[in-house]
Amino acid sequence: MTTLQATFCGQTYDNPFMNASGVHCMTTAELDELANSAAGSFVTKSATADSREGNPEPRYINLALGSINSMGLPNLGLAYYLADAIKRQTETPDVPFIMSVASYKGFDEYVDNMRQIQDSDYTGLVELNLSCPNVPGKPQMAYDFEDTARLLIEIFSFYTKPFGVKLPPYFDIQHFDKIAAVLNQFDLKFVNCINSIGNGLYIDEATDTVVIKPKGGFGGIGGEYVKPTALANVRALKQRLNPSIEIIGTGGILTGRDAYEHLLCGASMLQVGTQLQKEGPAVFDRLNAELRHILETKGYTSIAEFKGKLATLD
Ligand code: RRO
Repeated sequence: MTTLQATFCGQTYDNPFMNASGVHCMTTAELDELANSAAGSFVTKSATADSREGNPEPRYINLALGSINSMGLPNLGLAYYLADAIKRQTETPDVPFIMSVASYKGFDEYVDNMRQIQDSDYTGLVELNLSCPNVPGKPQMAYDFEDTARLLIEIFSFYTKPFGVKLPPYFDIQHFDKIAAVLNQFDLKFVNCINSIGNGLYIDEATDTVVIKPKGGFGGIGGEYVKPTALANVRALKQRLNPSIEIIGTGGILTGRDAYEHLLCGASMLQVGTQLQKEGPAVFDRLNAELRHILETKGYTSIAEFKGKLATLD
């Protein structure tokens, strides 16, 4: 019998599929829909200390080959997601999920948010988003290796619960080496590769204009456009990180084949953003069926038989 079971951070999931943070995860109602879908798990919208409206609309557009967004961290605030998470943890302890946490103001807010979670009853996984590309005037934290190290030193000085980080895409071998060297100094449970490719620009052919309002049209690119970059980041980080740090693969998963390729590169869980936005939670039924068919065609009975085993030509 073929199983799609995934093991991740000491837990077993029916399958490796999740939403990517930002898609279908703003409210308790949306999170319930994910919990009741065929996804193996789910993650909440990145929370800031206070609730936020986000950037002006239009701020998300689907494109033929993916999406562009400059949402600007709209969310209901950390207290909302923390209360929701603690309730879920109590009522459905057998359905593990991830809480995503970000910062709008920078370093101190990241620390304060993690302190609030440390002081709460929530004991589950946290994904610390170091890679939002859409806050006007603020850089993506994880492109600054020193600041990232400083932030993690500060958080690990008090935080004792399991957490991982969401990374932006890197495009240079030296940058893979550098971020891995930073992350390997800490007892991180996972890294998530990749966030959207920041600050792309899409031009509408009919009107010669940009398609989203914030930042003059610049926004994070997701979907089919980003798969080769996502696969490279999953693979490069898997090759460099301590074996105890697991990988979530995110970027360009439209089909079972895309999911299979992320697993070949070493991902343990798989997040779907743009395609979930386009297709709704039923995407998880399709992806499960397509991935299962690939395993059966290739004669595998479990993901462990091929995870991380990408072949090279040397
Ligand atoms: O809210 C957003 O604009 C956003 C975030 Br926090 C993120 O991490 N990645 C993204 O593409 N958009």
